Amino acid sequence: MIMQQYKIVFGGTIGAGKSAAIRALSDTPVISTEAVNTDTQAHQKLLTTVGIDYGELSLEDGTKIGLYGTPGQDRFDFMWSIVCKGAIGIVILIDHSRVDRLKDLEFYLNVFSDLGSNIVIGITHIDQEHEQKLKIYREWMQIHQKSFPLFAVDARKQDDVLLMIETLIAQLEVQQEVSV
Ligand SMILES: Nc1nc2c(ncn2[C@@H]2O[C@H](COP(=O)(O)OP(=O)(O)O)[C@@H](O)[C@H]2O)c(=O)[nH]1
Ligand SMILES: [Mg+2]
Repeated sequence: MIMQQYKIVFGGTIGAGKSAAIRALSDTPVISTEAVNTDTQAHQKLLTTVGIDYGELSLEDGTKIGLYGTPGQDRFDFMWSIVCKGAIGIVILIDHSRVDRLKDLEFYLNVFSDLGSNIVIGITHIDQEHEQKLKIYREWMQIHQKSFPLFAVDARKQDDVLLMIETLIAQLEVQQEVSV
């Protein structure tokens, strides 16, 4: 058996899930270089990778795959071509919660198709869609200093509608306790 060592690179915006994906795959403790994010405009996350994540995945046949996460910020993009040298494939992760997700896709595809031809795209944070949709309403209430319970509901689903009724009743009980 010939032991082969391959390399796969993860690219995408900050917070898209590159580090999480590598941690999820790696058989070995992931080596990450994290530093304080100075680019809070681009992302709120305080700790962000400005270096490279590295993990290793061993396949059943003994093939080892080195997993490399690229730094997400634009000012580190010169590193992408270095990291991609010799890679057998590139995973582009797109954060669905970002308003500019399609621009992100276009941007990362443009950059990484110049660095390799074997590419897959993963759309992340899709499971948080409800939360993302509610965000504007939460923000509105915050601005107007209101704090009413807010739910994403499907008005056709009994469980969803029932949750609102239960909340009303629970609130009523709390109010009555306060006033007694
Ligand atoms: N809910 C949810 N959280 C995710 C998803 N992907 C990543 N995360 C979380 O988003 C945060 C940012 O991910 P991270 O891997 O640090 O992003 P990176 O900057 O691309 O390395 C972490 O808290 C992850 O656990 C996803 O698909 N859904
Ligand atoms: Mg990271």
